Amino acid sequence: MGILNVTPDSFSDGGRYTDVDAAIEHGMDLYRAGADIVDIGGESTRPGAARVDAATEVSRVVPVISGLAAAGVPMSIDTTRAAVASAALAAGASVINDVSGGLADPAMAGVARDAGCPWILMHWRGHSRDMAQLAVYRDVVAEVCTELLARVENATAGGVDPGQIILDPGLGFAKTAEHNWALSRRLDVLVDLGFPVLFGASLKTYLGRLLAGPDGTPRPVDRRADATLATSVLAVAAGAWGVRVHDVAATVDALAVWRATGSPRLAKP
Ligand code: PMM
Repeated sequence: MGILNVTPDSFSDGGRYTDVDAAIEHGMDLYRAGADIVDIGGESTRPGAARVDAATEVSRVVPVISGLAAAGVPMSIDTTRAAVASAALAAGASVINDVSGGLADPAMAGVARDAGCPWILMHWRGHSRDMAQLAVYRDVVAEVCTELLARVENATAGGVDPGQIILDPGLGFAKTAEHNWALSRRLDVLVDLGFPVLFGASLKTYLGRLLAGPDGTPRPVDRRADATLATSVLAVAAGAWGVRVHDVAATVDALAVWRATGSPRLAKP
């Protein structure tokens, strides 16, 4: 999954693709580089980010989705709002990527059910403004699994086909670096729930912290690509169905190496 944020303020690519033509061009590049799906987002979920209204979100994503749909690019819509998901599906997106797992907008289950499309349920505890205080767990792996299964329950109770559900541990969303590493270490536990698993570590802050310089300054976002590649190969080797990344070309190459090696799976810890 290639990332295309049509926002002025996302941590990784904010401000780069606010122009519709530049965004479409970048989406085409991700697709040509080998992305199976391009994930279009119109609202930043960066920690502390202020919300935008639904009309703004729609106005950012729909022209880009329409342009990429005309070129045959498969897309997901990264939104927590049912109205935005509906508009995006109507414009040509075919997957809902809901970082709130249906918690933020109770109407999302109905949109996913009626569309009959895949719905990515990410683990989430609250909007970006509040998420740092919500990063409290006794056993992060067990709690993320339990909370995700509750979201699956909510989705299926709303008429969503369980075969359309994809789970995501939600790295960095109400999670400290230690929580992200614990979830990475035991991704097998999430995989064993039996749903496809999407893993989204790309360029995130915890990688910058891992690679901090001697004075403790985190490695800047534009120098976290190699570490991201390592997380992607390890996640796929742990059984992930997909990885959500900025650098599609490098990811495709790294996964080709993994496949040529016989698609080895990590032993369970
Ligand atoms: N992370 C971000 C946004 N959307 N969606 C899913 N399913 N999983 C993620 O980990 C995820 C997401 C934030 O990262 P970005 O600002 O680089 O898009």
